[in-house]
Amino acid sequence: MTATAAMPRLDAATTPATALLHGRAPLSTGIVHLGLGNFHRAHQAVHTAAALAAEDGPWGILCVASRSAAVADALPEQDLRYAVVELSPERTRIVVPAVHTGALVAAREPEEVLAALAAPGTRIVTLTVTEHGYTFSPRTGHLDLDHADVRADLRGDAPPRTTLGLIVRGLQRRVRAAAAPITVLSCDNLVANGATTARLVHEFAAALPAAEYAELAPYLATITFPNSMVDRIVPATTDSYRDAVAAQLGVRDAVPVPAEPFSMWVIEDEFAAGRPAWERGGARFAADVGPYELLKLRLLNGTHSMIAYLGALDGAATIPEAIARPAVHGAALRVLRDEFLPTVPVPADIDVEEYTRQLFERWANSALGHRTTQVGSDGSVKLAQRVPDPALTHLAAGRMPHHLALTVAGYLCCLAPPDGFDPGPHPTAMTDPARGRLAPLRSSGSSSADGPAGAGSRGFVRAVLRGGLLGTALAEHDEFTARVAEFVDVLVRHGVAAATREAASATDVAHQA
Ligand code: CS2
Repeated sequence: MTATAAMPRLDAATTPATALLHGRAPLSTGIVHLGLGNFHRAHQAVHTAAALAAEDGPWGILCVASRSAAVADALPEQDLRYAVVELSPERTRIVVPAVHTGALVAAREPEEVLAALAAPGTRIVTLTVTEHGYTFSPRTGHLDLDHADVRADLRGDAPPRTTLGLIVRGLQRRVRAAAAPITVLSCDNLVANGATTARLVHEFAAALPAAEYAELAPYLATITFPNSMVDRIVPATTDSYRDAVAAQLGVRDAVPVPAEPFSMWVIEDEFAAGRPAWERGGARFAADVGPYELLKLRLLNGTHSMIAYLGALDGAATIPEAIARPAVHGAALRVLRDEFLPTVPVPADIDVEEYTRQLFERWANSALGHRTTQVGSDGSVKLAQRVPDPALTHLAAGRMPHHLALTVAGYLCCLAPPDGFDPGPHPTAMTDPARGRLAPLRSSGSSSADGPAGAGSRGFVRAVLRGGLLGTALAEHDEFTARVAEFVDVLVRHGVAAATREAASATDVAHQA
């Protein structure tokens, strides 16, 4: 038996008081959270616990996993406690946020989840279901009515399979129970995440049978959907973090969450039925979150994608390893400064030099081990939020965004490598809902438009972009398609360093012209 196995389990009795954030019982549920990933547990839960520690209120969080029971089942065994392991090269700090009131699995306990959504005490529904969880078509941005799960949910099959289905069925119950208005707060990396969620909920409701929509519509008008910008780098859990908890707290935690020390949350203050004093727990309120969201989505998330794809192709297992390579570091700086930054309105209280410096420091956090595979996964839904709008801004001004084209090329080399090219273990381990669709395009695209397969990637890239990977507008720009294809070929034939040199010199030539 190892020393850790002999330790007591983390629970209410064994949580060291010095690590505890909030923890005054009994909590009542005011928030139902959909999406029990690590991000929620290291971000919203921590800010909420800190807010409640400063100003108590009826804001316990009932958290709901969509399908996976692993965390939802482990938490009750630990009295809903878990450790957030904040790591930097300088120190490890552990906090235990005690704000959860229950943990459910929607696919297994749909009735309990719907009852919680309809309960009078529930005033806020929060979401971290990833870009993927909003079931919109990346091509149109609208609710994906061809999606089998969306169709099943619109038919009313039980249990609801999609987040939107669950929310709308919960709202219908609130109407029938004459419950008070509620707020739906998206905490995902989507452009205008609140407004987007509102639009998709309305699209779902409008696709219901007319009588159901008529019953729901007046209530929908009372719901608010504030926009919010969320920011904290949160890797996946591994045994090394379990060991860190054991070493520092002397307890066994089956489900700790690693996180960087940095955390930021900016929210629009539009709550239909109250909220925790989140400003006392490190969050900020702003009248318009749009500029913060764009800054973060492009400078952080957009550059992050580039680092992940180029780093993974260059053999880097982690983001800190990737950013330590001069070619990746240089390209990341150029895409951030030359291509993302000019497309965002910088909020007045952000010092962009300092923000950029901090980003590079955060990516270089070697204590965190954030994997390129994790950031590179789901690129087909993530890139659609990060690349097309800034690319179109440059193209409209007559400039080629070489580094954005390189980012897309990096993605394609990872997810749909040409025959005979081995992208290595990290790209191969990336998961993506589009993976199965891309490979066939690779063989048909390159042979139809460019002659024999292997003669160039132009046809393949054209087929991918016309297929709607990055929306419809960017696919109209043949010169962008051509640039992506050229970078695919350079990456495949000459590697990452050559491709970044090519992007940098093409940008310099354009600047001098
Ligand atoms: C990352 C984000 O995986 C990704 O796509 O860019 O998860 C990123 O770490 C967070 O948004 C940081 O706030």
